[in-house]
Amino acid sequence: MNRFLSRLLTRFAAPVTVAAFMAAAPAAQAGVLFSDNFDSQGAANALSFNGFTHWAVTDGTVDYIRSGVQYGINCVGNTGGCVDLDGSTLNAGVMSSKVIYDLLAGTTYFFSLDLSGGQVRDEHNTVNFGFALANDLGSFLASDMVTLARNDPFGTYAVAYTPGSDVSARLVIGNAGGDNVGLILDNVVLTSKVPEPGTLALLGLGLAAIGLRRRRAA
Ligand SMILES: [Ca+2]
Ligand SMILES: [Ca+2]
Ligand SMILES: [Ca+2]
Repeated sequence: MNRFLSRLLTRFAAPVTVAAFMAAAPAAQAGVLFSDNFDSQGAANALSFNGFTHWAVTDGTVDYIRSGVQYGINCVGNTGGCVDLDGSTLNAGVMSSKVIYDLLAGTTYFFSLDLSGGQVRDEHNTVNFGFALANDLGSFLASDMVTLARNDPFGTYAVAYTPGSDVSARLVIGNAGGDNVGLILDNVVLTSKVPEPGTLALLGLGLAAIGLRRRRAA
């Protein structure tokens, strides 16, 4: 530490120093790691589809939907594409991200998606979604369950997860049961919020100041 800074830290009490540097601290770091609105997946409806760019259908089947085409099922905004999470084989689908995400300890990850009711049949459907171990898709690290009735409109649902230690995970979305009508999926987004570098730097400065004053007092 140079002499000027060390004098500065000694002269001012730690809280004053912290306040001075706070103004220069950058905003919280939030980043979009992944998003998929399924709009450019294909031009036509595709029953029991397994050609997703970003997803593997790892159990059962799902249908790729073009808004308004198949039984009049609508996607978000009544346009583009989306997914019926229970395909056409009486075995509802499980989708998992092709990408493995190496999640870092202490960083908070938000996995959000849009779901609507099944739209075409008078029934409830339940979807489980969350972060699962990359090499064991049945082991969820964090998950949530959503049950919607036929005419429930699209809403955004999210799972937040802050690993205690680094872990490799995939995003997993699965519909329960299997009767060829599931919840309708659109707009998947994964974001992260890492600890603010400014805060860590400030903490370091504050501790340095305290250490300096302790040494002088000794
Ligand atoms: Ca869409
Ligand atoms: Ca279906
Ligand atoms: Ca169903």
